Amino acid sequence: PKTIRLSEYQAPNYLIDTVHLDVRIYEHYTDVISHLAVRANPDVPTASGQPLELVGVELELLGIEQDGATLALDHFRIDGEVLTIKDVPDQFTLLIMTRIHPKQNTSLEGLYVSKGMYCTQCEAEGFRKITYYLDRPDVMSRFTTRVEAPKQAYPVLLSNGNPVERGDLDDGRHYVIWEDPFKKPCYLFALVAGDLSVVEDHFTTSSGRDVLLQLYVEPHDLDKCEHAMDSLKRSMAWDEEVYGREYDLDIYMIVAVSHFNMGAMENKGLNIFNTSCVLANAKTTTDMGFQRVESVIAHEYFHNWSGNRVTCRDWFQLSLKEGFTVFRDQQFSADMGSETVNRIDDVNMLKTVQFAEDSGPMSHPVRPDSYIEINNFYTTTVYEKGAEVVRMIHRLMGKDGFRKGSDLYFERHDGQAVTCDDFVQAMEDANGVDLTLFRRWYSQAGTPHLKVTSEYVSDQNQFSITFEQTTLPTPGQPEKLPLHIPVAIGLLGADGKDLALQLSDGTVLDPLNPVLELKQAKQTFRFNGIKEQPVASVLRGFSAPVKLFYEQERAELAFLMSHDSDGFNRWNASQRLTVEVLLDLMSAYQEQKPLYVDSLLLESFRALLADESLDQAMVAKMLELPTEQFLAELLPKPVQVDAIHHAREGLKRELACGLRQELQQVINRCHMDPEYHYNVDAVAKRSLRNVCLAYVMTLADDEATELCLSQYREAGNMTDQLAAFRALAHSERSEKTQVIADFYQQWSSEALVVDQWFMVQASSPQPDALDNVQALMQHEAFEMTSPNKIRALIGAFCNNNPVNFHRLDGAGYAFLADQIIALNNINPQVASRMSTILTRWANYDRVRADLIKAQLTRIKAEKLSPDVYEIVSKALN
Ligand code: BAL
Ligand code: ZN
Repeated sequence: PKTIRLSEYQAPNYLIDTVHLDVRIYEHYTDVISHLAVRANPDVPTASGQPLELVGVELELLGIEQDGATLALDHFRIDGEVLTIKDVPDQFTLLIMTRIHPKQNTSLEGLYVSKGMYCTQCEAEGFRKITYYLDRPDVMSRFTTRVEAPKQAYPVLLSNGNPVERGDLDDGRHYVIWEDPFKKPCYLFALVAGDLSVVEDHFTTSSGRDVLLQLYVEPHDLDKCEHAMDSLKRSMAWDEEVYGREYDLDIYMIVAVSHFNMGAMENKGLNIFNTSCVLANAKTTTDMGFQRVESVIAHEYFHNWSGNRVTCRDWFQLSLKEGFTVFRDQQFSADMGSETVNRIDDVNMLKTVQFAEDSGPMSHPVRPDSYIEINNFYTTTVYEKGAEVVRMIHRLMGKDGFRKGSDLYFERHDGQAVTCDDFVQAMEDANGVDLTLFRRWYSQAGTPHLKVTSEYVSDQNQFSITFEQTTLPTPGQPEKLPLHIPVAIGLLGADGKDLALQLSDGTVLDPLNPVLELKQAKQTFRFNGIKEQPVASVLRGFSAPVKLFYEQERAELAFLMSHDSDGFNRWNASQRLTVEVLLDLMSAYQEQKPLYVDSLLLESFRALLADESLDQAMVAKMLELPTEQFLAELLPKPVQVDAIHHAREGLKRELACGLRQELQQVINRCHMDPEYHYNVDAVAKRSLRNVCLAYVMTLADDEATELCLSQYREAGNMTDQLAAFRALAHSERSEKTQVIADFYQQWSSEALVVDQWFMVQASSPQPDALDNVQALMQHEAFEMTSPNKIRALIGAFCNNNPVNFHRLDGAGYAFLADQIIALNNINPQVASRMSTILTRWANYDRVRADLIKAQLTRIKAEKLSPDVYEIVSKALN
């Protein structure tokens, strides 16, 4: 397979001004007739006279006409995926007829069938599976689409833009013509044909235009649309208020499909969503599910400006739209719920998944330099680290400065395909600042390590703090340079209040946003007028995506945990203290000594449980122990798989034992409501109750079991029912067998709940987990062609069950390799996602590392898709 490089980017020789697609769906195949208006690119002096090269994959070419005349065989040729047409004039039309087989398309790219419904996924390069085209984002065209299909089976026919004509045909067929007035790259093309029900609503934009909102689902899901519709209306209002962005078409459609590789897709005017990111109701969906729907609905809506109106020049610029849009959806979620809790969740995910990616063989910059398969670069680096980079710009420019920059960006580049540099340039120009050094965040891979030391000199009333930044080498980047890092900081006095911050050069830091800007490998800042030894709160709000190394006493952490004015760092202090205690327990486990829990942690948790005046969502977050995956990433290598697991389980039990009464009191206080409401307080109460329930059930005595069983039976919503179900299913209690069977029986007709059922069993810490997963692969509800099912069973086992996946006999690794080999032929994108799990082999001990490498070698010996090949070969390099 070929490596594509950013340095080799060339503008296209030809542009396509208009596309008219005629898509005719028949029982066994679909015919696609594409009319293109093509012209040589006036911005490329050498374009005229060049052959036209179009790409197509798995297409049957039925015929080509140029300017109305059939093209003779010696005027074109097909080499692999490239259709070359020779001797074309500077302006001409093409008519290309192709035949495709959507029912056999299990890759879920291009046009395919999900539960009887035809739908498309064209990002990044799926359009080439529909017709021959210039499938690249810098070719933007006006699309008209005619969809034709049997009327009874497919009464709903959708595409981008507005419907302009519809009619009946012979043989029970019908058609609809859609016209999209906005130029777009083909990755934003979409088409749907199915038998769907619709929920409708309206939104009036700030300029008074009425927009029809439509949510298309299977009839049986009509009761799960309200939350998505509400979220959409809130997103539309928020983007007007916060970014001044108004919606631009008369209609906004969302279609829910069950078989989908990603979360959702922002096709112009016709979003296609994984059912898991759009359907929600209290009975079937957890609070976390509600949150996910809200944020993905917002994310796809926000893409209408950050992605569609202004798009990417090439796929190396993917973070231009994804990093910015993730940042926007994070801001939206923070405004809709708790800013601190959202920040904690986002940072946890970044530190667990993105930091791991950034220290492995797939490490790449936010703007990658090269790829073999672009689908492999829809990563947490491009998305979440990309969002952190935009967040740092926001912090450096301030809220108003950032808005000036984004206004300029949208105004300057509307209708264009641009680069990450163009985004930074707009921020610079709007604010009169120089971000030259900051740009390095886009090109340099790896997580910077930030070592912090501090000193208080009491007779000078001076506190000094020194930062040293280093970034370890990553593949292809042996040398690293210093970055521009904003470090938000506070110094707490003995009363727990923030001290005023004045640097020795006289600069007074903004009390609302005190930030130190690091630009060198090593820098010291001195604060004057500090009359007492302070406790430093560093990297508040996680102001930069770095690994912080700052030694602070346990007592200081406990102090920050109860006093820091920055909610994020209050939580972070509790995590750091918990990690210290876990390290004690890991040593005890390894030395086979009894587990002893530092009373500082126990008493801090007791105080948290007792104080009803605290934000209950924050209390729940502070009580949640870091996951085993988080610890695996954080702690020194090789990963102590078993010690981490046993220390964490031991800590849960010890805390449950020591705090049983307080836990029970919280459970009583946070009683289950008969009615479900999705709001900040109700979510906080449920999360706190269920964290406490999980602690109590680690004791697995009769009382705890009865508590779980009654919550399981009486819960009026999925959040409470699933929490009880999980606690029971992960225990050693014999009652669980009946409960597992009962849960399936109750929910077998709800695919998304069945996914949860798979997930809970796959993540069980009990030693029979792998046997159960293997048995569940034969279950009637499991489907190897459904990405949701694969993620729920195989993904959950391999990602969320470290102690069983990393079994020393290697059975977990062999199981995963078998599935990757099978999936490689069914769905390369999903297969490649699964294979990234095996890229972390270097983090493990010799025995495990050798076992993992043996499986990678076994996979590599197969005939692989470029997707899996790229991951596996980089992992073995
Ligand atoms: N553009 C792919 C799906 C998403 O990030 O919204
Ligand atoms: Zn996106």
